[in-house]
Amino acid sequence: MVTFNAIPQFSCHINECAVDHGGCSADADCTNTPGNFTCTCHPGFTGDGVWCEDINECLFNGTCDVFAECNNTAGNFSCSCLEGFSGDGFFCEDINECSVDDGGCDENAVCTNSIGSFTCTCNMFYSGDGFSCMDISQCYRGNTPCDSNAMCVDTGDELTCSCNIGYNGDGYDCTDVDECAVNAGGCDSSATCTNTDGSFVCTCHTGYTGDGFTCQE
Ligand SMILES: [Ca+2]
Ligand SMILES: [Ca+2]
Repeated sequence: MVTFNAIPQFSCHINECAVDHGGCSADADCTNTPGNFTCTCHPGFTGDGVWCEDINECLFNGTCDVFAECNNTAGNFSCSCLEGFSGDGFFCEDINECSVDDGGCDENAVCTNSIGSFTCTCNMFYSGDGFSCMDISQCYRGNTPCDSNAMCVDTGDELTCSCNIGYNGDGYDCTDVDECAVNAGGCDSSATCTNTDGSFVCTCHTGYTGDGFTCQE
C-alpha cells in the first residue's frame, strides 16, 4: 500500500482519487483521506497499489482438491472437479457410476467402479465393449452346424465355420485333402506317400532310411 502526502495547501479540498484514479493501478482501490490518499490492490492482487499483479492461486498446493482442475483468473480463481468426480472443486469425490443403471453396462456385463472412472466387462461367453455384449456361446453349447472337422467361431453377430488344416470345404462340409495327389506330398522319390484322414505320411522304401521327405540308401 502506498500513502501519498498531498501538497498541504490543497489537502483539505482536493480529492486526489478523482483525477486519474490518483495514479493507482486499475486493479487497486484509491482511498481519499484528509491530507493524503492510499492505493490498495484489490483482493486477489498483490503489489504496492500503483502496480498490482494477479495472484496465481493455482500455483499454491492445496488450492483445489487433488482431483480438481484449477483455473486462474484476474483477481480470482476457480476449482472444478475432474470428470468422474463430483463436488465443489475444493472437495471432490469419486462418482460411483455403477450405482445408477449399472453404469449403462450391457445386461450381460459386470460394472466395476474405479477412482475417477468405471469399466464394463462382458460376462463369459459374451463379447463386446461392455456396453454392448453379444452371445458367443453357440459354439460351446454343442449345437454347432459346423462339420466335425471344422473350427467354429462365434462372433456374436454370426457364427462361422472353417475347415481344419488338412480338410477342404465350406466349413459345414469338410473333406480330407489328398496331399499325395500333388507332387506325391513332397515325399522323397524313394518314398511312398500315404494319404490319411486329415494328413498324410511319407515312408521310405525298403532299404532306405530317413524321415520320408529325405531317404538315403
Ligand atoms: Ca488469480
Ligand atoms: Ca468412479
